[in-house]
Amino acid sequence: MEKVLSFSSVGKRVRLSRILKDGKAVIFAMDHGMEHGPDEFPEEHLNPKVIISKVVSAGVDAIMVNPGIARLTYEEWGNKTALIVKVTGKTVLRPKEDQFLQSPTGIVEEAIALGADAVAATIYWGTPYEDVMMERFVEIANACSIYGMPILQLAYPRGPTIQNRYDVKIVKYGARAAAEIGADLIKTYWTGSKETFSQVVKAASGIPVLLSGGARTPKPIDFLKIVEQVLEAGGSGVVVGRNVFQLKNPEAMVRALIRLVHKGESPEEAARAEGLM
Ligand code: FBP
Repeated sequence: MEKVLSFSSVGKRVRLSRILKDGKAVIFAMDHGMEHGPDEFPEEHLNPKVIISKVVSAGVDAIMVNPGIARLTYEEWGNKTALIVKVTGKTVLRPKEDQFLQSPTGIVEEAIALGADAVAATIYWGTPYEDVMMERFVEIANACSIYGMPILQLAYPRGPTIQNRYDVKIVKYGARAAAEIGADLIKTYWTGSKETFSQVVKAASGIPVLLSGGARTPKPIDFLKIVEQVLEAGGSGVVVGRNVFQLKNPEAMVRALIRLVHKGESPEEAARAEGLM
């Protein structure tokens, strides 16, 4: 007998396929205006329209932004690339101990209104606020299930008991917890090697794992080499912010990442072709 999917399963599949067109993706993250503050952007990229227009024209598979930025920049991304709306966030203006909590920045219905292909939400696994964030995640994921909307989890272990948040044991635990709570996509930290990152991918048990870009590397080729190892470890691509928007030529980095992720080129080939070496 032919298996008939639920409406919601179809919706999730259709939306996910707009992001992971060949099973992999280069996603541009730009929630830093809230997460780190506007000084994170070089002056020429403070205006979200400018940087989003650049990365979209370079061919990113999706952008991940807060609802207000999606609204401000719809002319730049609409009908041109997939949209992931992040519905949790925090500022670093908070007292230090409260920076372990992500609060709502939007709701699933707003993301739908904006035309989103997925929503994103963070859980800081291991913090004293883990319980609150888990509860919120379950609420968001429930709404997503109704509307056929995929949910990406920024699975970020941190907190007072975690000494090294990049330790494979810790990152792997976060990725597994993300899979167990029902994430459809997982974004997490680089663990420092292909071997360790493959353990993270395995722990996620088939839920696609994407690299969380991290701070800008000294040279563009350094970042491309990390992404190469992520792919070799079975990772599904990258969600990158600073290693794109903090560069003078963000388009070149996006195109180089596309060469790696979708065309299987080496970091050296991709960097040379895009004038990054
Ligand atoms: P980057 O590529 O710049 O690291 O962006 C990825 C990201 O997860 C952003 O979405 C988020 O704002 C930031 O990193 C979180 O940074 P931090 O680890 O300092 O909380």
